[in-house]
Amino acid sequence: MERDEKLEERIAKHPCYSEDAHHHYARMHVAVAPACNIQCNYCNRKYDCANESRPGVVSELLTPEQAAHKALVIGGKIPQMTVVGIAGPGDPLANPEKTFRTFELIAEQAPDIKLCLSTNGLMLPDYIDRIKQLNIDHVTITINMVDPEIGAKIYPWVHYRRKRYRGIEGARILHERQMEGLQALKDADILCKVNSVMIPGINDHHLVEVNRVIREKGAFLHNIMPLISAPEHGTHFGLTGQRGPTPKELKEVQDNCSGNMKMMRHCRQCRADAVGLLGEDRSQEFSKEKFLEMTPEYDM
Ligand code: CLF
Ligand code: SF4
Repeated sequence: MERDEKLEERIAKHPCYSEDAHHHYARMHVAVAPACNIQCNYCNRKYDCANESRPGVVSELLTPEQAAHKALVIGGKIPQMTVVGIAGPGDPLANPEKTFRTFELIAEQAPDIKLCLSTNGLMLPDYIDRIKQLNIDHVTITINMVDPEIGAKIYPWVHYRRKRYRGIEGARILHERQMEGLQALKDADILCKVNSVMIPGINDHHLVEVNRVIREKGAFLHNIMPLISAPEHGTHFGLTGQRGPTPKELKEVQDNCSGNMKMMRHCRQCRADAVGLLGEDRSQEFSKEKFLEMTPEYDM
């Protein structure tokens, strides 16, 4: 019971982890991480990371100093802003120096803002200590499969420790690293949300199995998101005519998993520079040109 209360407290002000909180609390993303270490068939590198962000959107890239400035400016202007997340435009842990420097600067200057990280998981096991040390209590891993054969249809290659692995070999490395990362988060008592992109005909029937595995490994929340695939986004899936699920198909899979663990159903597939309540887009109000001119009035 005491543990449940503590858990409630840890998610109470996080709009993604708590459905109640998303009506009252806002999050912002800072786009500091341009590089990526894998290729997903639903991604076009010119745009934001589609694992956690809205595909087909280009976010303005910031330096860690600019990102911290932005967090302080917005923290002062939007009092409900409780969380700063890094979710792209590439993979945050493929850009560890930029990502952790940003978190460090924000933690120093605004220690009551929660820090949130979203990753494809490939490099996660290497950074658990750093994540713990910085008090990052919310980490999302995008896990689309627990079977490398299915993985090979989603990930054409994985770049790991200076070598590029293709097909099943790459998908196997990604899978093993994701499982290792998930376990390490649990051991370190860091809350983990898993995002899965539902791709009809590829992993739709497999997601119940993904759900089973991540639940056993201690994930806190599962967010099954629809593939957004438009030919003009120029992704592999977009060009091959792969469709996304209908709302009914998505709900069916979410329902099939929901007896087992907490499912997130209020995700809005935000931009990598999103600002505001979920579903609200105030990113233009705080564009790079504008926020750099503003003075932080953050009240600690
Ligand atoms: Fe951002 Fe993601 Fe943190 Fe939330 S978003 S890094 S966990 S603070 Fe939220 Fe947006 Fe859905 Fe992500 S609604 S895309 S789940
Ligand atoms: Fe694109 Fe994100 Fe996949 Fe990297 S992890 S290829 S940025 S969708």
